Amino acid sequence: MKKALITGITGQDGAYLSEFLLGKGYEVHGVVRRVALEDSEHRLWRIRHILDKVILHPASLESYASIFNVVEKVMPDECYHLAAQSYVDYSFGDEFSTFNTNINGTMYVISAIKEKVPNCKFYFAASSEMFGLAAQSPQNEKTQFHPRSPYGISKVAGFHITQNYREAYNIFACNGILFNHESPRRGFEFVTRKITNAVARIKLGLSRELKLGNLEAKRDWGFSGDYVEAMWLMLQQAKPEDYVIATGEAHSVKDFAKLAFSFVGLNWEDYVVVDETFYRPAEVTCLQGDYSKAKKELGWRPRVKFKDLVEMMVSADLERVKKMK
Ligand code: F7E
Repeated sequence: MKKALITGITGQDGAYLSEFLLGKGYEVHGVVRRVALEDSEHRLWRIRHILDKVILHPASLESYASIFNVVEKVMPDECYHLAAQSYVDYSFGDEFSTFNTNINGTMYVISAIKEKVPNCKFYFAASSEMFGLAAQSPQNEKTQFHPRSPYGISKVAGFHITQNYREAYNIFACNGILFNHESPRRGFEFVTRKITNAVARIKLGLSRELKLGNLEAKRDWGFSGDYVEAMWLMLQQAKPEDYVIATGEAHSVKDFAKLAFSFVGLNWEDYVVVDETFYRPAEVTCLQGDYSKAKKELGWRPRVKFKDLVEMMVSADLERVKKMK
């Protein structure tokens, strides 16, 4: 039985990836912070339904020793390094902890792999935020990086660390350059979930308005459940490479809000208020991915369409908020 080690198993992607790998017959191990084990009700909700099937190990991305111990204990065949400080806006307020977690943390994981289990295949969660102020659209694996946030910079560093371990030590290490991917498991701070949660609350009479920042920003939004399959496919190839994973379509925040409100029969303009405190010091105005390499080499393509993704998220939030009422 193959063993997979997932950092960030409690996050949106970690949860979908665990389900996917369990379905493939893997023994799934996850790295979690000790506080998460102590407060499982709140911090492990995304993997609550599979807690009896996965094996969790307490460790911190701030401690090389703790990561090393987990790698030594598990000796995985594949390692998916998803854990990160992943909220772009927050990274402007606390660059230091973003860099510590995202850069040093990545070094700790890949370095422990190299020391203890160099045949383990390694996946790094790189990001479309590395393209930032991109000189071309859509962006592909050859597009130059121009990150616009400490988060984007930290992911560029992680990307190069991964490439360097591949070139210098022959580690089977891949970068998945994933564009925005969402689901009903998305954190509430991200714009899609903020919108669908607000739509549900407004529809059910619990709230009256939704404050948003830049409505004109455009993103290439796909479904997280589709994207975890691409992570796995990258590690099943003959050679380690880097791949863009996206839908190829860009929509604005306004488009998302308009559609989400329309699903419950409301007009977004009656509820959305622009609040400049949600503007970022440097904005990424438009990202759109070209996933043709993944399509050709991995045989991967996105399944869930934009409209269906919005509907899926609104419906799930309506159900959840109804139960809380
Ligand atoms: O913002 C605009 C905001 O925070 C999307 C992460 O998973 O994807 C994600 O990063 C856009 C931005 O995601 C609000 O200015 C307007 O232009 O949902 P987001 P993100 O920054 O694109 C990439 C690929 C990652 O790797 C990241 O980890 O929406 N926006 N008004 C707003 N954004 C938020 N959060 N809240 C607002 O009220």
